[in-house]
Amino acid sequence: MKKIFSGIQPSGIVTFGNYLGAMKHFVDFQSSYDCMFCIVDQHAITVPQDPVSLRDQKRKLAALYMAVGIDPNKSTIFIQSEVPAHAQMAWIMQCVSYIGELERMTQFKDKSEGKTGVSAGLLTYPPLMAADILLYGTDIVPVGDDQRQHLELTRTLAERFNRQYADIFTLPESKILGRRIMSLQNPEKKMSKSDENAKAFISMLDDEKTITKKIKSAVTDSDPNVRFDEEEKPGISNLLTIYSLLNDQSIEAIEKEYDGKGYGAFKTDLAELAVSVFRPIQKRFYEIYESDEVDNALDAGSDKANEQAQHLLQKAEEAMGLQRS
Ligand code: AQP
Repeated sequence: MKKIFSGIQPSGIVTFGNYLGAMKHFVDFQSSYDCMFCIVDQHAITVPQDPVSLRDQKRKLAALYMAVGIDPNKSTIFIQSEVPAHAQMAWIMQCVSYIGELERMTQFKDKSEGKTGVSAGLLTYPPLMAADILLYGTDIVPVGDDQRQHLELTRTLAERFNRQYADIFTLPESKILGRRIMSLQNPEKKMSKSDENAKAFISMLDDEKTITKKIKSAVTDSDPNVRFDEEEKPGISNLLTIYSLLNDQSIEAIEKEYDGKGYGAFKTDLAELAVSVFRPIQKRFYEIYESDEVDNALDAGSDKANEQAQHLLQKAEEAMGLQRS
């Protein structure tokens, strides 16, 4: 069975972007692939996090994985920092990375822009991501479009290591899932769970009133035609994308349905649709979050991942001369 690895940062509560761009698709993979779903807390600390919130966000993310339909008996759900091989392999990956290629990463440029005291971890985020993926001999990495560049770098680092030391790493293929969901307040920017403006994203745990309010106050343009045009009408195009992904309906069919009805009616229906999709997920979430299910799944996941990760870590260390014999 081919191996899938995917990670999500517990840097906030996952958004519609994370759900529609990644999590929603994971459920179907479980029957055809050996799936590892990782809560990448070491990636989250590349920017400052409140320790108490971070701990809670990890449990919430695990419960949300399960609430959307990830079955811990079929897939491995685990926390990155509970598997030390990730950090060990990340050091190896850093040693085969060039500073120039890391500085060229769009995410590094975006997250460091205008900031003082940018952490070295923000720069070395991609070698840690490469380590996460390569440790498990991953064949396929399903991610949102925003992670394409990091995936290309992972392949570059794996190829470089294989050429310089030993041919041990599988070159992972990326599986780009769906479209990029944009901020509700600035449709030129992607929707992010750590956005300082809470109106810019919808979290999967927002209550019904908040979801409705955020959709109704989403930035659109002055022409009231519900029409997809990313260049001229990025706000409404983003809302159309969300509607289409939530409802599995084509953009053209939605445009036809709302022809002449204006933005008000469209936003009201989108809010109702979003609430109806998230209501059962949230109900299941609270049942899981308040039970032992989360910790049981994470304990089992960490045991399984620790065992699997040793194999390639040892091979990589051996190839580089780090093992004594
Ligand atoms: N806006 C988005 N549209 C589509 N897919 C998205 N993803 C993230 N944002 C969008 C996908 O979600 C998965 C998990 O992402 P992540 O948490 O590991 O990192 P991220 O891409 O940096 O997500 P955020 O929400 O923007 O986090 P912060 O605010 O902490 O930086 C990935 O597969 C990603 O493609």
